[in-house]
Amino acid sequence: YPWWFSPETGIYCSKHPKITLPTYHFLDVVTFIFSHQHTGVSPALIDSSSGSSLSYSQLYSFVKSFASGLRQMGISQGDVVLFLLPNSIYYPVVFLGVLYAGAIVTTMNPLSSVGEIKKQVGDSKACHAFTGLEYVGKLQALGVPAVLVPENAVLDSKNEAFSVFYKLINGNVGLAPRPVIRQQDTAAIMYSSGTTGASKGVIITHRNFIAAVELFVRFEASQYEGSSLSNVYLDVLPLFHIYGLLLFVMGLFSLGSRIVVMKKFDVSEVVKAIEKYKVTHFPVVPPILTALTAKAKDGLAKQSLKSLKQVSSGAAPLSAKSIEDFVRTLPHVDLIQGYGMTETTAVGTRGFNTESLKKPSSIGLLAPNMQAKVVDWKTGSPLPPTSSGELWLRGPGIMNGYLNNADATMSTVDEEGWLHTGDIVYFDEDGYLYLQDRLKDAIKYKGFQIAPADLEGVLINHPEILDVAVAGVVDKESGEIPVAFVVRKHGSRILEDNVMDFVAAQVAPYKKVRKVVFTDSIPKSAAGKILRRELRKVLTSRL
Ligand code: 4UU
Repeated sequence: YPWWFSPETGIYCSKHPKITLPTYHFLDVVTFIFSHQHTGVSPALIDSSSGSSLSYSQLYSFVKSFASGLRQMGISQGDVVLFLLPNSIYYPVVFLGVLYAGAIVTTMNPLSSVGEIKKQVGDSKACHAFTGLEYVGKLQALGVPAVLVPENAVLDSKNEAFSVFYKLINGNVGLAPRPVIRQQDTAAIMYSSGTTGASKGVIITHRNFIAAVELFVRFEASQYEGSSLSNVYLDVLPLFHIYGLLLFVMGLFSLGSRIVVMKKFDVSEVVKAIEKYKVTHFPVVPPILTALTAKAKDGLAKQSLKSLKQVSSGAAPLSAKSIEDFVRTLPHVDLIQGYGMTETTAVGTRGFNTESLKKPSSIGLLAPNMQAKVVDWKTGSPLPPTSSGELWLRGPGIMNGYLNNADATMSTVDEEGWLHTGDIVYFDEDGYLYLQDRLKDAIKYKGFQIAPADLEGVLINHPEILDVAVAGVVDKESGEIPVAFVVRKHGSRILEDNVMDFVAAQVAPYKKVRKVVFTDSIPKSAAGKILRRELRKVLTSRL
């Protein structure tokens, strides 16, 4: 066996050299990021539409000012604040400001429904919120006090509605004493359904974030020639999700790279932004990659992409065809995949192509300091390279458990610290991993997580529905779509549209049920657990 696999223990270790992480207890991730001294006049963040920007020195001073301002406002260490915010150059300012004040952020898709927001506010005990003008109504309905964050630096600076925000970022530096923050303190509560059940709060500590910045972002940058200072990243990924958050709100600032922020994905705008800002790195999810390839087939657009060096895809499977198409259309761009989870603070694997070894269909090599097992999910025995089984991960990126849910924590992270990912993978003979299937319930719509149990919870309240189950089915454009299997109550004549409209009125648009199958019964195990893989099989054979 290769040196990175131990047949005695079944443990795979990383092929990368071990990285020393800071051991000092009294360290927060904000201090850690800015300890790398990128406090000059070069832009840290640029708004793709208006071109307005924040320099590194502005970013740092705004974050510090924000943190002391928050404490004057009465937000204390350990308080939870909700982010109902779209992408903007101010998102990182607010996020890092809250963490620097010792408070905790819980993030959310701003398109979430009032019901979904209410649930998360209740579960996370958020006492304050940051939001945009478009979304503030939803918080007012719930009585959650909110500070409005501008989206467009140029247009919004004169608007009274943002006066609290501008006061917070200007001139508060050093007013209130800083709390003592330890690495083990909670920094964020991100929501994920993990392997089963409804969405749960994933507790991420300052230590988790520090490890993730080192093992994922800084390590990868150290592998490439040239200075990261000249790298320009385009951010279309949502900053409320771990993938975008770790890169664009944390890791890249420690490298001094430049980030161009786009509020909403639009392929023509992406091409324009890449040309205008000479973007070098573009992290995406699979549907974006496909759209970019299609666009680049037009020679003019392809010309606009010549600054691009790396495109990295993650959060959902990339088809062999998408990879082939991309590599053929944009041969000068290095295509890699990355894999991670909310529960691992996005640390997992990252692709690494060299002159002699190019494996864009692999999710890459195990991150430094991380260990893995590949486990036969029927027998529980660990498997060697080239055999596939469930991926277990252990290391400093693993979450500090689910919030108020000891059962879910125990069934996900075992006594030895192994996180059972619910993903089926194998290692090839070079140590590159391949993701083959998902054992768990979660549906990935354009890379967004949808918990079937969340949708079932909505559907079962329909007065004419007796029983229901939700499962994902493969979809060409979005990766997967949620399908509801519905057992009608006796005498009910509800139709597909009634069911879909009922859900659509209560959930964020990306979570909508997109197909309904009426059935007489839901396949369940002896213990009453829905057999979702059976449902998926039914669907695949039907289509
Ligand atoms: C097939 O999606 C994420 C994290 C994504 C990420 C992290 C680091 C992408 C690139 C990167 O470098 O988190 P969650 O919690 O929303 O979803 C986690 C699940 C995984 O368990 C797996 O099923 O998303 C799926 N997934 C992928 N599937 C994540 N990455 C991939 C991938 N291919 N590359």
